[in-house]
Amino acid sequence: MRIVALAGGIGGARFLRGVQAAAPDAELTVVVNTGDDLTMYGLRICPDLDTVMYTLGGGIDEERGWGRQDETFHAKAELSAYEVPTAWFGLGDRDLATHLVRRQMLDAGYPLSAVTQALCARWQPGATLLPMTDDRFETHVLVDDPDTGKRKAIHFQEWWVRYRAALPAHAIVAVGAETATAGPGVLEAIEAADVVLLPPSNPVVSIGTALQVKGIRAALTAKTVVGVSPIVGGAPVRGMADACLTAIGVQTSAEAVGRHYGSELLDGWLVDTADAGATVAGVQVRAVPLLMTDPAATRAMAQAALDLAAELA
Ligand code: FO1
Repeated sequence: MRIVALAGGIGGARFLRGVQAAAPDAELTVVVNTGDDLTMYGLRICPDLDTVMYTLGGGIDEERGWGRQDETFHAKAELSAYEVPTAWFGLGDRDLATHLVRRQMLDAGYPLSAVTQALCARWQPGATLLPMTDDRFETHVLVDDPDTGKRKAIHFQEWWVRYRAALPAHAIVAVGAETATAGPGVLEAIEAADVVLLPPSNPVVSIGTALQVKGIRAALTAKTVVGVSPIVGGAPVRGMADACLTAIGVQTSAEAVGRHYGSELLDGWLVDTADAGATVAGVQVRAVPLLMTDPAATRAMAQAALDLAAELA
């Protein structure tokens, strides 16, 4: 069975471990969000690609959900000592090697998709990781500067990490969306898929971004797509998806996110038992436990998504 999943960071990556457990013989391809990516200190940092790679490859820090296990932050501390203005970003010492290799390969002319393949040769994630695009696509957020009150656009990472998404977002802008094209293999993988899953990633800045890349949404409408709600009982299970949903005028509920994705895209929508009774016109909604409390629960969630997809195919 060929499974394609769109994914962002922590929630999506964890769910994919459940998919691998539920369907160990399936061929899994993950189309990963690159809107979080940023250039810092001359390095190209790809948080979602690295989070999926480390999580499926066994190198993730389970408690943080991002970055390497057994990580140290000496370089970050040194940057703070130099009062570098971007020292707020948690650059781990082990993680640095990933960015150095990526920088070197990008400078040698390799596209991000080839870099990702090379990095995955070490991590063996058991899935094919494809950047949603090899082109420039960066998520920026329009906020009022906390000191001057002046409106300005900041990179998503600054909003998310430095300000913990606490600065009201007047708009979330995908810089490059008009010109970015789907990365190598992305549309082919979707077309060849038996089922497409939308994991419980951030519907705006992780899934929503991939849906803005030319050709991806259209390719998905022809497939059986089952999504998993990242919102349980009116709140995000993790992260700050509510701040993103508010920014685009969508209510923070499993039902509202399902309707936001819509029946053109979704065939099935998994909501938590706390949200049983949610309805989305034209979409088969099913209530199952959605908290990834342990591997068995995560596997059961993934199995429920695959079962619903099989029923709808
Ligand atoms: N998330 C944080 O909350 N704080 C950080 O300092 C941080 C650093 C970081 C470094 C590398 C990386 O791959 C991810 C990192 N993340 C951090 C997660 C990152 O912000 C993700 O984009 C979000 O978690 C959304 O997926």
